[in-house]
Amino acid sequence: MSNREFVDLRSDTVTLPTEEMLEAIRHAKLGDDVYGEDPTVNELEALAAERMGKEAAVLVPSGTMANLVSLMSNTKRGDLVILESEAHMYWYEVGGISAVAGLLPWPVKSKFGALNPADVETVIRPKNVHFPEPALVCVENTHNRHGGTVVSPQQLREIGEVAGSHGLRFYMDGARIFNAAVSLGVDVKEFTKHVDNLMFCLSKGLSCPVGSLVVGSCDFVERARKNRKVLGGGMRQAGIIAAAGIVALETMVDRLADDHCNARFLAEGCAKIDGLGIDLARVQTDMVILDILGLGVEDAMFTSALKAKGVLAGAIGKGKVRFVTHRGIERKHVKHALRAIEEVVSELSSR
Ligand code: TLP
Repeated sequence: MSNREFVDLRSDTVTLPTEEMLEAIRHAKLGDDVYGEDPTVNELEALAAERMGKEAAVLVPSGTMANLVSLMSNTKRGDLVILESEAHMYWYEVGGISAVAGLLPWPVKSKFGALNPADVETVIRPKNVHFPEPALVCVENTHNRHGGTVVSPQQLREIGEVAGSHGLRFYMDGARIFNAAVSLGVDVKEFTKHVDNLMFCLSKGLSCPVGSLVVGSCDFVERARKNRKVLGGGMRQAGIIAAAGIVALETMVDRLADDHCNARFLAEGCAKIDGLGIDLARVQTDMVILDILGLGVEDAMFTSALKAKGVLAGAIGKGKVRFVTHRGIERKHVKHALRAIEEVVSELSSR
């Protein structure tokens, strides 16, 4: 069975390109981007920089590479990086922060994914011969493992002030920053103006097949371009990726509101099912995280029971199961998923 026959709620990364993207790819003007000669990549990078209110941008193949390149371009080996303890960079990027960038991650717990500025202040220690140099504070927006929660512009401003007052740079993994902007109904620059630099992904809710952008000052992006090359991410006729990215930035942002409505509908339905735990306050964008600990089964068992009913979800550990809405998931699919969840809960509870 192909995944097209499932209601696939594992991630917004499963979105397929739109017809308009495929057309744009077909007609893209191409050149060798390592020479800076791909006009479509150049256009996308300029557009991304303008949308984010920064000087420059560079296209990379994935969010993981975007984070790694940004870490390397904001620090030197041996530096200390402060990040949220469930951050994607810490959990899901194969330890590249240490293994490749040579950095010491310093995780800080938070309630909803937004670092408490006072906690950041506490972990920045004074200069001392024994200590690694603190160089960077990172935030993730929206915050994946916290359930797609938004770190507000006000929170960013406060964290950024602490970082800046100690001479640290401030970076945002903005893989889903447009979800944050749509959720609060504000321009994305309201978020980006508080950070020195950031990355965002084209290949998640925006429906592109590939691609993320690293955005910041000209100096930073020049270093990022070089670090992208170190990692083997210098691409040649990358206009075939960029063409879809331009369509995404121009046409795919506002529709994220539909994904948010569907996630809310799913969450409110799940809240009515006995045996499931759900924190509705965390359902702010396109994600719903269920706590199934009360059912006394492994999360992988729950997701395979759901799969047998045609619904795919992500087992994310600690008794949690994640559902992500996206383009291609309509209300009827969400209703199907809700019915399947209800049946699985009732079957598992009566074992
Ligand atoms: N997240 C993926 C998985 O890796 C978990 C997902 O399905 O949500 N930052 C954040 C906040 C992310 O959520 C992701 C992908 C990345 C970075 C990495 O992006 P890619 O997958 O393009 O390397």
